[in-house]
Amino acid sequence: RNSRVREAVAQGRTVVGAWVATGSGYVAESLSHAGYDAVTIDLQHGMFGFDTLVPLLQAVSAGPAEPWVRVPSLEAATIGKVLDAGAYAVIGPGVDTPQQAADFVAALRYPPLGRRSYGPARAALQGGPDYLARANDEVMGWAMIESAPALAAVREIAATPGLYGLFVGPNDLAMSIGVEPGRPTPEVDAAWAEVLEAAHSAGLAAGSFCGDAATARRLADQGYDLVVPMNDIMLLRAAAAESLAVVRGD
Ligand code: 3PY
Ligand code: MG
Repeated sequence: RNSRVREAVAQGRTVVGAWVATGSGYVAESLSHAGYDAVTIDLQHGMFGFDTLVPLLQAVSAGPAEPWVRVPSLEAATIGKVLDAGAYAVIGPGVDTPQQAADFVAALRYPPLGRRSYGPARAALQGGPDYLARANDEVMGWAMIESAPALAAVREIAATPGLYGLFVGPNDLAMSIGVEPGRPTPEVDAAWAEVLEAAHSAGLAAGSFCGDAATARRLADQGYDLVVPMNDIMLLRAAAAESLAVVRGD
C-alpha cells in the first residue's frame, strides 16, 4: 500500500511519530493503535538486536501506524535488510556530509538510481505485487542532522537527489555544538530553525525527535512536518513519575 505519511506531509499536515526503544512487541502494537502516524523501531539505541526487528514490524503492522526503522549506522547492508523487512521509511543517524547523504540514498534505491540489492521479502508482502515498480518512489529516507559538521553542510545535504527529509537528533546535536543535551537551549532552537529552513527550501520534509510533547507542539507550530515526542520508555517513565507524585503527594 502507499505511504499515508507521504500523503499527509504533501497535504501540509504535521505527522506525529512514536519510537520504540524497549523491544516489546506489545508496546509497538499498542503505540500503533494509539493514534500515531508512524512507529519507528530504533535499532540504534533500542535495547534489542536485529533479530527482534521483524516481530516488532509485524506488531506495528497489526495497527494503523506505518512501520519505520532507525538504523544503527549508515551501513548499506543494514539499510537494505530493514527495507526488505518492511520498513516504509529509514531514518539514518549521523549524516554529516553530502557524500554520506548520497550513499544513504543509494542504499535505499534500486538500480539505476541506487545500489539496493534485490530481495524484497516482507516488503513485497506489504507493498503488493507492484512493490518493485514503486519502491524507489515510495521509500522515505530521512537523513539525521545531529552534529556541528552536519549543520554546517545542511544545505548541501538537503540538495541530495532522492532524499525525503532531514530529521534532527537534538541530543547528539546539542553535545556536538557544546551544549547540554536533554533540555531546550537557544543554540538548539537556532539549529531547529536552520534545519527547517534548509529542508523546506530544498523541497524536503523536516522532522525531529523531541524530549517532550510541548517541544513537539512548538516545532509543529513552526512548520515541522514530523515530530516524535519521546520514545516508549521516556513516555513510561514520565507517566510513572506523574503517577507516583499523585499517589505519594510529593
Ligand atoms: C538524538 O537526539 O541525538 C537522537 O538521535 C534522537 O533519538
Ligand atoms: Mg542521535
